Amino acid sequence: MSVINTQTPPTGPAQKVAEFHTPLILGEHGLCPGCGEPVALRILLETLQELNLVQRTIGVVGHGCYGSFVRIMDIDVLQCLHGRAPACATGIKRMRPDTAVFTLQGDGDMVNEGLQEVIHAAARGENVTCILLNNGVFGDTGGQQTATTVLGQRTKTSLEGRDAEKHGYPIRIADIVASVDGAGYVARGAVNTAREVMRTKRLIRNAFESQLAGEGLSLVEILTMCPTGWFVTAPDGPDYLESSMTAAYPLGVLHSRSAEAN
Ligand SMILES: Cc1ncc(C[n+]2csc(CCOP(=O)(O)OP(=O)(O)O)c2C)c(N)n1
Ligand code: SF4
Ligand SMILES: [Mg+2]
Repeated sequence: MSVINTQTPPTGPAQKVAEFHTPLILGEHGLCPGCGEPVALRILLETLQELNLVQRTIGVVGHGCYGSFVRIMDIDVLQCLHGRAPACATGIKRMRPDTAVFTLQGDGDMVNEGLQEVIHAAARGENVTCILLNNGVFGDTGGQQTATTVLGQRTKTSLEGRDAEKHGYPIRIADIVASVDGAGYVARGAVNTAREVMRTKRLIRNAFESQLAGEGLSLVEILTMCPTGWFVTAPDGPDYLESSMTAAYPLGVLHSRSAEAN
């Protein structure tokens, strides 16, 4: 047994930052400073590891800034057509019911390009977990308004702020999916504070446990910072998320089949 010498000051940090990294992230993500998506990726992969699912997980990734994660995730993934991840996930899970299948999609991908996909997958009660990274913009293509952009939010295509009369109201997809009979678990979290990161990790875990229990489609919407698309600095991203997005998208569990059964 090694004895820690307390007589002299330590020569290096007690814990290296590298020790906190999940080994499932293979390299640098390359996204903007202050982006919330890598934080969401990290808790997703940590959860798979903690549930001992790594060897039997298949991820289906949409198109957005998070699309570059396919290069650095040490799990089986495929990238499908924009917005079609729930359909691809359906096929995989039906052919390989022993796997844990998730989709990784942005608001532009899930709520604009492929809106019907997740609703139909929920209605069919597909046993897959959909992870929605909602930042209220098409980040990857320059920060245009999406269906989830909150009222008043400035984007590249709504420089004066989203106006309900001109642009319509935002779509709360998680609430819609929660109302569909085939949904097993639906929740909304955020990654703007350490507390919310930990809470969101618990929601992701619940969602995978729901999938493993065969309860139907599970969805976790995660509000993520996009300082670049929001015209704010990286340090201001978390507060901007709090003041703009969480009012429109309240956090918490929206539907849980197992909780209702108890
Ligand atoms: C069929 C099709 N339409 C449009 C695009 C262009 N496109 C690529 S990524 C993207 C934005 C995705 O936005 P979102 O899913 O919100 O992800 P974010 O970049 O915000 O993380 C768009 C419109 C495409 N690749 N394919
Ligand atoms: S544009 Fe937004 S979502 Fe894309 S990497 Fe930058 S901060 Fe992240
Ligand atoms: Mg987006």
